[in-house]
Formats: sequence, C-alpha cells, structure tokens
Amino acid sequence: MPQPPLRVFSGIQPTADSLHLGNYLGALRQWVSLQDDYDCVYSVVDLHALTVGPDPAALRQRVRATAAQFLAAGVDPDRSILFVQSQVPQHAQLTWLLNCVAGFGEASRMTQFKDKAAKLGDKAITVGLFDYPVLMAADILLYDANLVPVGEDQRQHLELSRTLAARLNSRFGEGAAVVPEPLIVKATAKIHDLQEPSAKMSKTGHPAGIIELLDDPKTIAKRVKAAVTDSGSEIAWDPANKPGIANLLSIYSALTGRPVGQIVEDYSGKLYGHLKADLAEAVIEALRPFRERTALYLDDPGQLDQLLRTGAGRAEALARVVYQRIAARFGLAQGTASR
Ligand code: ATP
Ligand code: LTN
Repeated sequence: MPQPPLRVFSGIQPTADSLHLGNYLGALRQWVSLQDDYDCVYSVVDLHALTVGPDPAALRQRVRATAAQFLAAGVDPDRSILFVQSQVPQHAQLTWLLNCVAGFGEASRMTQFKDKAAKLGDKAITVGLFDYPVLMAADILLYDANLVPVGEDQRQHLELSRTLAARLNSRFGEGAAVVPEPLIVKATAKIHDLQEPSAKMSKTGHPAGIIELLDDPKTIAKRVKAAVTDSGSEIAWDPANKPGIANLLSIYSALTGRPVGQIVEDYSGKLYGHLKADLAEAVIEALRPFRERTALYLDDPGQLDQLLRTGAGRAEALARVVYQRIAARFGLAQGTASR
C-alpha cells in the first residue's frame, strides 16, 4: 500500500517588514523544495509575534508582507497550505492543553527565553514570551507534522515539542500525538550577523549586520562590503578563527550552489575585497526577482487576504480534527455550542 506523504509544518514570525538572508537560507528555501515530496503547511505566526508587543498597524502590515515573501520565494498555495496562525483558533486552544503538561522548569530552561528576558528586563517580560515554545509545540502537533524545517536556533524548541508529544503518548496512550523531527540543513543552519559574526543574523539585530531580502541593490552592496572580516588576508575556510570570512563563504556557496572548497580555490591569492564584490553581485541577482514578486503580491492586498483566508479554512479543517482527538484524550467534553 502506498503511504500518504509525510506532513511538514513550519512558521516564521511577522516581526519585520522584510525577512533576512538567514530566514531564507536557514528555512524558507527548504520550505519551497520540500513541497515536491511532502504535504506542507506553512504559517505566518502572528500570535508568536505578539510576545514582543508590536504596534497593531505595523503587525497588520507585516503579516501581509511576510505572506507575500513566502509566496515570492515559491511557496505554492495550491500545493501547500499557507495561512495566518491567528485565523485558526485551535492553535491557542491546544496551547492551553499543552500548558497543562509542560513543566515550568522545562520552559524556564529555554535559552531563547532566557536571552530575550535578559535583554528586556523583568518588567517587560510577559507570560506570553515564557509560553512561546509551548505555542510553537501546539502549531506542530496540531497538524500531526512529521518534519519541521528550521534554522539551528530552533533546535531546543523543537526538542521541547518532541518531549511534549511523547508525554501525551505516554500519558494518554499511543496515537495521541505525532512526535516531530527537526529538519536542519547543516550548511545554512546558522547564518551569522555581518557585523558580529559570533551572533546569528536576526530581524532584531543591528541593521548593518543584516541583509534583508527586500533591500535595494545599493544597500546590499554596502552591507556586504562593510561586513566585518578577520585579521590576515587569506581567503580560507576556518570558521573558528575566521568566522567573518566563513560566513561570507557559506552565503556565497548557498546562493551559487558551488561547494565552499571550490570557492576557496578560485579565490586563492585574491583579496577579501574581490570575494565581497562578487558576493554582493550574487546576492543582488538572487534577490532581484524575489523583490519584484513580493511587490506584485503586495500591490493587491485584497487578493492576498483572500488567498490567506482560503489557506486558513484548509488549515482549520485539519486542525479541528486533531484538536478534538487530543482534547478527547484529556477527557474534555466534545462539541461546541454552535455545532
Ligand atoms: P527574531 O529576530 O524576530 O527573533 P528571526 O530573525 O530569528 O526573528 P524567526 O521568525 O524567529 O526569525 O525565524 C524564522 C526562521 O528562520 C526559523 O526557522 C529560524 O530558525 C530561521 N532563522 C532565523 N535566523 C536565522 C539565521 N541567522 N540563520 C539560519 N536560520 C535562521
Ligand atoms: N519559533 C519559530 C517560529 C515558529 C515555528 C513554529 C517554526 C513558530 N511556530 C512551528 C517551526 C514550527 C522561530 O523561528 N522563531
């Protein structure tokens, strides 16, 4: 008997007007190719973005901008389900159930929470920020996802999702939840900040350290040329001692498909400046069509909203069944007043 295709789920937060090269190479690019072999569900996770208290008008705009970029990258709404998290109420509902099986200590150990909390200070930390990884687990379990393509920074959150799924199965019996596997592509799992190569490139990082997917060619060239390089002048693959150059080589290799070793050979005897000039050109050319396609989707917000509503309807049809299955295992009464 042929098996049904495995299910993939992933999400990106609408926390900026533009995604960056880390989001693209670490996650979004994999999302697109996975569509050929898997049953994919992709979400603009706006409930997650609420954890940093965004301005409502900015959030509304960024939800559309993020969805437009998914589409521009090649997420195909006919083959995959593309939707906005808050339009499917079961995400919040399942989060509550998982809150009641997740350990307080377990959630307290999440390094991303600890880092963000340290930056925000005691007064600004919300319960939502603390609960962020449980909401992420709900996203994944709600679709019985088998595979979750993300960057390296999400590994610990994924591990928590796996733990919670396994706990449902041991508490309520097998079949309560599917235990998901992370899909982290090693070569692009962590794209580094151009100004601070020890940190990951992040939407909330220093602007000069980021290449945004919607940046114009001039800005891209400026950012690449100003990237921090390392002492010495030899172009070599040495992530421990030359993290700045290693980052540029990783990006170049990921965009051109040429192995790092071959690039290093090509640039033997050349200067950092040569590599930067060619890399800037490669990034500009890779992103030009992407920027144009994003603008087309954003030109027609009515159509984009309609496409997202259709996606939410398809997502909810799946989520309702799984939510009811899990809620029943907890012993909750079935049905709602309206149905
Ligand atoms: P923020 O800075 O707002 O926390 P972010 O830039 O980390 O955001 P997310 O929405 O949290 O972006 O991440 C979306 C996806 O991009 C996730 O799969 C994440 O692992 C991946 N990702 C983010 N930054 C990088 C990076 N520098 N390298 C590789 N993958 C990344
Ligand atoms: N926390 C993730 C975004 C996210 C996610 C998900 C990723 C929310 N829910 C479910 C994969 C699966 C991040 O990248 N910051």
